[in-house]
Amino acid sequence: MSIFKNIGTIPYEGPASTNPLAFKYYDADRVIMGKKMSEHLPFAMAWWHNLGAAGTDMFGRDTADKSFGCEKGTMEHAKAKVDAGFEFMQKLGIKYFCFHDVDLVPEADDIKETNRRLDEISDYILEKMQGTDIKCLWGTANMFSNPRFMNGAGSTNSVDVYAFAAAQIKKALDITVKLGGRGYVFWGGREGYETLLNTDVKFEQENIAKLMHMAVDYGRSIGFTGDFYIEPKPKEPMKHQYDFDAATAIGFLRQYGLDKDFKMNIEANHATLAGHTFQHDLRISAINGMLGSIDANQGDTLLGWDTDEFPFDVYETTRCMYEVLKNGGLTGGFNFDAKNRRPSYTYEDMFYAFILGMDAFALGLIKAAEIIEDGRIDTFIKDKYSSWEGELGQKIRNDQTTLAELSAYAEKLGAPELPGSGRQEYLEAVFNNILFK
Ligand code: XUL
Ligand code: CO
Repeated sequence: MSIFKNIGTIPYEGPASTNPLAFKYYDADRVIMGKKMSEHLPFAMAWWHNLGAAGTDMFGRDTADKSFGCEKGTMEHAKAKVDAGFEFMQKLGIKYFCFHDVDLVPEADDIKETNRRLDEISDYILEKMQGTDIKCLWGTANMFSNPRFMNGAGSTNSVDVYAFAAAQIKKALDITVKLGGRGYVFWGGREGYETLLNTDVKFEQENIAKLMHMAVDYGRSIGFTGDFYIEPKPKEPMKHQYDFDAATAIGFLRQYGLDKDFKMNIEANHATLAGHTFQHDLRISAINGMLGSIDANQGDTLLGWDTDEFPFDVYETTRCMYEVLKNGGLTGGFNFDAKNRRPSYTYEDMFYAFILGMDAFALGLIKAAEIIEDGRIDTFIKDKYSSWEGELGQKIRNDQTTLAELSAYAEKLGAPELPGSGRQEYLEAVFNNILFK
C-alpha cells in the first residue's frame, strides 16, 4: 500500500526543468572526477526528523500528520513508519538511513520490553531491505530525551543511569550491526553541564571515555568493523557540552586512547553554533584523519540555536564538497539531519526538502570538482608556501635546525621581505567565477 500516493519516483530532469518533483542537479550516474555522483554522495534519511518530527515546537503542537494511518505510540505505527520510510527512500533514490533506538519503536517502561520491540522492528526492517539496496548508515542510542538522563548518560552522577545508558548502547550496536550499519554515533546531548558549581568535569569526562571504550570492545566483539563517531556540538540542550567542536573532540579521543576507533560526524549547524564555519570543522577533522561522516543541514546566522534546515546554500555545499573531495571521500555519508519548516507540513514538502538538499549537494560537488580541476586556487596555495621548498625550509620541516642557527640566518639577512599578498579578493572572485560560469 502506497503512503505517498500522488508522488512517483523522482527523476533527474536537469537545470532547465521546472518540475518541482524532479532533480535539477543530482544525476546519480553522472561521473565526476572518476566516480558516480551516487558514490560521492551516499545520502541518508534521518528517521527522527523525516518519519517522526511533525512540527511541534516550544509554542505549538504538530502541524504535519506523521501517523501514516496508525495510532502513534503503537508497534503498528512503528511498522507504518518503516513502510513510509522505505517508500520515501526508494522514490528519491536514497540508499541509507540513520536512527536512534527510540525512533524505531516507542520506549516501554522496562528495557526488556523495549529491546523485544527493537528485535521485532529490526526484523521487519531487514525484510524490507531485501530486494532493495538500502542499508543503515549509522545507528545511535538516544541518551538525552528521557528524564533519567537530565544529568547526562556517560557523565551522569547516577551509577544506575550509567548502567542503563550502557544497556541502550549495547542494544543499539546490536541493531546497527544487524542492519549492516557503516557507523555508530555518539552525540552527547546531555554530556556537559549547566553550572560548574555542581559538576566534577574530570570525573565525568573519564566516565564518558570508559563508556566509549566499553562500546568499542563490545562492538568489535560482535563483528562491527565500521567507525565510531563523535558528533560535536557546543551547546543546546546543555549550556556547555564536552564535545564542543571537532578540535575539542579530537583532543578528548587522543587523551583517552580512542582515536583509532573513532572519527568525527560533522554537522553543519553544530559547527556554526561553535562559532566556526562548517568548512572549518570539516578541515580540522580531515587534517587529523578523522573526517568520517556528515550531518548535512544548515543553520540560520541570525538565530543562536540549532534550526536543522535543509541545505540550500550552495556556497556552503561547495566548500563542504571541496573538503570531502580533498579528503578522498567519506567512509560514512551525508545524513540529512534536517527538518521541514513548521508551515511546510504536507507530504509534498517532505519530498521538496530532500530534492533541495540533494540538489544543493550535487551542485556543490559539481562546483567543487570544477574548482579543483580549474587549479587556480590550489596553485595559489602551493605557491604561497614556496619559500619552504628551499634549503632552509626543508631543514626546518625535517627538524634539522635549531633556534640558534635560525637566529644566525636572520642576523645575516638583516630583515626579511614582506611575505607576499594573501590575495583573498582575487581568490573569492575566482570562486564566484567558477560558481556562476
Ligand atoms: C542533535 C543531533 C542529533 C544527532 C544524533 O542536535 O544532531 O540528532 O545527530 O543523536
Ligand atoms: Co546531528
